[in-house]
Amino acid sequence: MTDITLLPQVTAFLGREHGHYISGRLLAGAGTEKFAVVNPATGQAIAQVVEGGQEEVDAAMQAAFAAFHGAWARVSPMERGNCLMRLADLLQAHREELAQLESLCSGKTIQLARGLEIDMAAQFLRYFAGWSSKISGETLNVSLPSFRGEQYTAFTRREPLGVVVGIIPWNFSIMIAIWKLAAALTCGCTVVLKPSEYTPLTMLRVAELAQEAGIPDGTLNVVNGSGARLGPALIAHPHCAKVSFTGSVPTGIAVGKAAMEQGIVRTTLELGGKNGAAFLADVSVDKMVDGIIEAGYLNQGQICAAAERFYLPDSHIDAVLEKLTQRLGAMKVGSSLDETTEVGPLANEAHYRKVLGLFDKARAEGSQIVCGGHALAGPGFFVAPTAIRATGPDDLLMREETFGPVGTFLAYDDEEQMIAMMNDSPYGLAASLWTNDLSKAMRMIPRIEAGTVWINMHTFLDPALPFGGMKSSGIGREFGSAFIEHYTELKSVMVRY
Ligand code: TXE
Repeated sequence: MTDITLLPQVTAFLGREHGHYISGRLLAGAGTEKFAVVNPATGQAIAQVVEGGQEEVDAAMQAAFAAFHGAWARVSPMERGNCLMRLADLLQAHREELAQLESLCSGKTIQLARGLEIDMAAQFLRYFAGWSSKISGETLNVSLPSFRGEQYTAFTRREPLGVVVGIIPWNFSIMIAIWKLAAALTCGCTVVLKPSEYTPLTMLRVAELAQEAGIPDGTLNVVNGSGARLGPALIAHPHCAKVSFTGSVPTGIAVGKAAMEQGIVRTTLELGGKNGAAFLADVSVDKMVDGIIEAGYLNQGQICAAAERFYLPDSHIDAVLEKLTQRLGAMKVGSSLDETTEVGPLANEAHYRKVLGLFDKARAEGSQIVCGGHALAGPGFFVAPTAIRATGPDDLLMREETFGPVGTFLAYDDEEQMIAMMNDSPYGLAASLWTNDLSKAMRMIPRIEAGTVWINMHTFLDPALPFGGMKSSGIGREFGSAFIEHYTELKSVMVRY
């Protein structure tokens, strides 16, 4: 098969001058430096973006602050939801254009870009839209007795926080940005998004669609450039009421510290991890292999909830690794724009080099590379789907996140020992348990230290279910109704009469 043909509007968009989206306008800004957007499937630059600075930070934060107290504050809760619904319709109407852009910038296969990135982003938008008219406080009974016969009544109000800074990683440049902007907007907040410098383009196009959807100017802004410079500047801005971050653990810690130092700015941190998947001995070898591929290798493993540590019964591990080697070896690696490709490139060169470096360290440590463990012929940042057999629970690749198409496997012969190994990690974003014994699974669920536990499935995010990490994998929850707590302030009101 060959690559699909790029839509003329995609080619035209790439040829534009790119910068930022502030106050309802695309603009290059005051910067003189530019950075390149590289297609990871070819290693070639496809666009240039003008680097943002303090001037764009100030302008975007000011625009968002003005909209928070002005244009967006005047939009009724129901109409806020309608705006998000219209944006969802526009994402679907521009599905192919956005999917092609996403695939070109991130190396995501075009099928995944269409189905997972765009379609799912639209579904999440619709879910959040439904909440806009349902966010409310409650009426409460005052508990203490009155002294002189006076009466009391009390109620709580859910008030939007203000300007939310959304800091976005490169692995889902549209969907993760949508999670943050939809949560903020449905609660009545306004947003300034800072996309990853590797994937700065898609949100510029989505912001234009947001304007078409009727979202007032200033409500949604996008500032592009270096995270190390713009991130701290956005958080330090006096109008920043909250920062919602998805990305690596070290950057998340820096963001959290900066937010606390800026007067306890509210934070939601959704960080990485080293998610575990455990298979019990009652599962067949074929089902184990299917489960491992689902849990660990989608989008080249570049999903924060993907599994990287796999625990297999001693009785099964040899057969599973043999079959997995065949399956991984048969996967079609290729251009992200080829509809038959199953494995695309890693999303950027820095990440590619990091993953290759981890292979070297694993070899030096004595871990057995069962398959893969090397780069594939370029151009582009391709890595062979990899399976590694660990020598023990303390091997580097049982502890450090690769964020690549890499599973590390360890045998166990005792289920108690397996649970202890699963929990022996500083992280706790997600985990999965695979068994036909549902009663056993139900008993194990409370003992697994992870924000999400899947049974006989993995990497399935539903907007109705809260998502977030335990331990060093983060603070706060996205989705469900849990997000409301993180995008509103709870005000108590007491009245004497
Ligand atoms: O992530 P960062 P990077 C992992 C993955 C990858 C590694 C590094 O293993 O190899 O992290 O990737 C912005 N203040 N994940 O460097 O630094 C940055 O511009 C505020 C896992 O891309 O976490 C980008 O917009 N913001 C992860 C965002 O933070 C700062 C997804 C994320 O960048 C900043 C991505 C600062 N000081 C990578 N420095 C997941 N768990 O989903 C940078 N940024």
